[in-house]
Amino acid sequence: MISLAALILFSLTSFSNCKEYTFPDNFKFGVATSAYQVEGAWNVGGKGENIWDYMTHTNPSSILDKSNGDIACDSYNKIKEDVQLLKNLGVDFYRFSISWSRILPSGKTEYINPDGIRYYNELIDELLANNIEPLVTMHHFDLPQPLEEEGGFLNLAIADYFEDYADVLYKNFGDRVKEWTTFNEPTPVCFLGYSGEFLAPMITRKDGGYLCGRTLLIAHAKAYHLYNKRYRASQKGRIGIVHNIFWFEPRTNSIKDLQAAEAANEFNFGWFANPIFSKEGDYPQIMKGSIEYASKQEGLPKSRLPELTQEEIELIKGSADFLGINHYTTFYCSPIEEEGIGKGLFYLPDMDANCVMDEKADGSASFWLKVIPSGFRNSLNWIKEQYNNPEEQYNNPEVIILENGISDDGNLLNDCLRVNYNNLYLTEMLKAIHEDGCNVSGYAAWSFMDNFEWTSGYTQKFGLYSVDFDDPARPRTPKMSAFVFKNIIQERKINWTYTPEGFGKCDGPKLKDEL
Ligand code: GBH
Repeated sequence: MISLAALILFSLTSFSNCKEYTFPDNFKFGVATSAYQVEGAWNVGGKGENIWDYMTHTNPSSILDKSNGDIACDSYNKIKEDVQLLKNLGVDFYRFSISWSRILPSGKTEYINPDGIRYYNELIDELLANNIEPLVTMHHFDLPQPLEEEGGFLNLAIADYFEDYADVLYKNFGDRVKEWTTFNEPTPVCFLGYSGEFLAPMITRKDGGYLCGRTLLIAHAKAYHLYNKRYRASQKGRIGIVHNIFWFEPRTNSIKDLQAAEAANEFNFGWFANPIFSKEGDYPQIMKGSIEYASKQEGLPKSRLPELTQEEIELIKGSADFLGINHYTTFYCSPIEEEGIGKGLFYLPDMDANCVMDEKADGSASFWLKVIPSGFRNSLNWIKEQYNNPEEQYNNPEVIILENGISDDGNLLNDCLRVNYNNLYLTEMLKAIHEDGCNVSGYAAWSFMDNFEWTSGYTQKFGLYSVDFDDPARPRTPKMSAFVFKNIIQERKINWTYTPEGFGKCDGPKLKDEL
């Protein structure tokens, strides 16, 4: 009894003692989407076919509910309506992606599709007319199918086609777009698409991920240098990249688990961040070493991780003005041979880490996504420490959160799960800013609206707005989380007691480690 009372008292006092941090004055808020997930109009106005059009049409069973993005949220036809919703939310910026195939149907500049240019011009102009900054991603999982037929990211030539594509984007939109990101989430693109069956094009080559990674880093760097050479002086924008950062914790305090977690952080995040943001450039040492070792064991003549030449290392190093990150969740790692734990979701022989979810943590509609807010702060601190080079260009690099959010099955407008997740994660981010000195300048919630969730189809909903996919008009309805996000932007702090009119009160967070 006494302990229970003490526990309640303790939680109450610790809750009310919690410092109320505000968002810095120049901190920017946004929401995010990506082209294939929301646009629809897959073959309208001269758009070409991309790898998701191709895969969903030729192999419908690759998608959980056999659906596709043919119509999705029909955002292609809803510029005005969607921008009004954004304006209503009060966001400073909108993160969206441009469909490469809508601009260049064959993937190459031999033909520039006028309707593609028109569509994005209208979207950008409408955003600016409503005081919302466009933050544009050039590639969000949707490579043109004709380029895939030339080997996709396994073919280094794709880096040149990407540079040509970036040139078209800068030329047509760079007068108004000032924040660019080249690629969304290289690690999933490469690991899950070229060494796994989780994203298109579902190629399962053991060296596929690493080959893809090299092409992608070089493509990114070429697009960055092109901007410097031809556009920066006149357009005065910035070029970044978006990395996925899951957080990997050691499962116990043992040295072995600590090493496994560190390896997982380097394999997932360092793989693409180290070459760009570290002082030395190149892949993380631990990655090079362990892949070389594993390759030797397999009797291969050389490492499955293709070496970057000194010239490539220099080309890639420093090739970003800011670091975009997507953060969702945390895993717990041990070495692979550890007894007693099943094969985790993040299990890679090369890195010798087996990373599992905390099954006791609050979950979501996505089996890979649990509510573990502390991992957000840990990720931001890891970035700060890892890429802190006082004498270099990157001293505590500027980070913009470009995705963070949670899924449910979409039936609830009273989405307390999302409200609590956002409040908890934003609180950790505020601690990282105010207590740890992490350099975070903006935050975009994933997602603006429910959309096509890749191989999960329409079974997982991440939106602040719900979309009725059974209605041809695809009406959007704000969930409680939309109102709460709007209130956060207005009040510039987390207000745990705010309940928007017409919604039921949320119980508030029930975090396992606080109980
Ligand atoms: C982000 O990736 C994407 O950028 C965004 O487009 C997406 O909508 C959002 O997450 C929510 O998922 O079911 O085993 O195939 C986050 C990293 C990579 C996590 C793909 C889920 C698929 C796991 N994601 N992964 S599986």
